[in-house]
Amino acid sequence: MTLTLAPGLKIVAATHNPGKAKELAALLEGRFEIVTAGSLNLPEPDETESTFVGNALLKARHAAELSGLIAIADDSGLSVTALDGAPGIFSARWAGPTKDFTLAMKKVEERIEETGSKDRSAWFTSALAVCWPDGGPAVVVEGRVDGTLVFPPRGDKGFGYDPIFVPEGRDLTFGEMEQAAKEAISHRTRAFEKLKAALF
Ligand code: ITT
Repeated sequence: MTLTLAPGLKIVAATHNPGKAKELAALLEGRFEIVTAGSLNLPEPDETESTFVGNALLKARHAAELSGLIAIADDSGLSVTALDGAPGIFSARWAGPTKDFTLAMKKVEERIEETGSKDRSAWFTSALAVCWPDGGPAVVVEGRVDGTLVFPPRGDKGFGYDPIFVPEGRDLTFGEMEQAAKEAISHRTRAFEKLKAALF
């Protein structure tokens, strides 16, 4: 069986994160008809896997089964070298039930200070998974962007940890960049390029 995604297909973006939904829509825009898991009132599954890839597959499979549509899911996060890769797959959970990323960014800063390390390097990972409602073989890919953390946070564009992340070779944080500038180099775009090579 050849797995391809024909233009014009209706696809569910299996995310309840508005920042992510916006970026996924920009990547898929014009090629497919996108509906979000939120607009279909699909419940959020528990992210019980221990890797980005595992959780992306879990979310895409869940949305495809419930909606009867092809589903794309992103599992992503910030990994900090001085924290041995934390928060990683727990990036959303560090913001607590109220999804307070000011708090989460403060926690990253405090945890790094506690280690005494001067290393401020970090990276974002995005795993993108596509699943079919008939349970056919899924496709999953991963992208990464490396950078440096800065404190205090800068910029109010983007979402999540964007205000503390300066990508390699740049001066602005993702939080200070326009969406298109972030999209040109982001972990999500890098994963998406691999997905395109596999499916479009
Ligand atoms: P869904 O599972 O519904 O997609 P979520 O926010 O729970 O939404 P994740 O479990 O993948 O998604 O958590 C990833 C977290 O990592 C996310 O909440 C962001 O705070 C952070 N993150 C991921 N990509 C990011 C990006 O491009 N910029 C800033 N923060 C990002």
